[in-house]
Amino acid sequence: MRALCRAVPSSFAHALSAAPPDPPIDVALARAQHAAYVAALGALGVAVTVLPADEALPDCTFVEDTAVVAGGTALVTRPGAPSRRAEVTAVAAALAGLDVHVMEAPATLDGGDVLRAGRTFFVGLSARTNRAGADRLAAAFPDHRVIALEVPPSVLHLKSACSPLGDEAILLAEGSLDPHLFRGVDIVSTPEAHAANAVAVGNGVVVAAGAPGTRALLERRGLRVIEVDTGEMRKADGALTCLSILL
Ligand code: CIR
Repeated sequence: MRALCRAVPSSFAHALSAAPPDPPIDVALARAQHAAYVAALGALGVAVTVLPADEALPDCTFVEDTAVVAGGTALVTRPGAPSRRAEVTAVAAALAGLDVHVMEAPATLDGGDVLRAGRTFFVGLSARTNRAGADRLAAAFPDHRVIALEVPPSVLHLKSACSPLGDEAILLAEGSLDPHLFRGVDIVSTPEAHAANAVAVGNGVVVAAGAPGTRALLERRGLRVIEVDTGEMRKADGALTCLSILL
């Protein structure tokens, strides 16, 4: 397994957030948390490439939003936030060895709205991802089924509230989305909302620190849990899956 990450720019202090963070983002701490995340992926056997940050793009560390990759195919997205659109250039270059498709206007899609469970993509229709974006995803991955779900306005991305645990299960923040929307997969509910976004790789999983209940749930499923502090990422409405593209 390989993964693409992107370093934290100094301008991360001005990353998009629904509410101005108080206290403000500590960029040095964000970098330390990012380094711990990269190390956690490494400990789970993932070979990580860290692309350089771009100071002109405060949100560029949230690399997940810029591409959807499955098998040998990549769809370079058109992020919903105009300030994030230029993030895709460096990512597209890094994906050049794959069969690369590029999304065009009027489609918009953030990778944070795409949850893959085996050959099914659940796609959140959100403030960032529109129906044309979901349709473009379906066209780029004809061997996958695309199921579009409405994301409530209080939730930034589909995966702000959930994340895949392998191909057959989804970790879901209790009370966030109707579990019945996810047909054909097991739902593992956690009351610790900030920990519902985790990165599962093989028999390991990277989980937000400070969520002992979620940790115990995942350990009971036989997963090796590595905790990473996500405090500074959360100030910019980010979580763990946002920080990588698994290839
Ligand atoms: C944004 O608002 O776009 C960023 N500050 C946070 C993006 C988080 N990405 C993700 O959940 N996939």
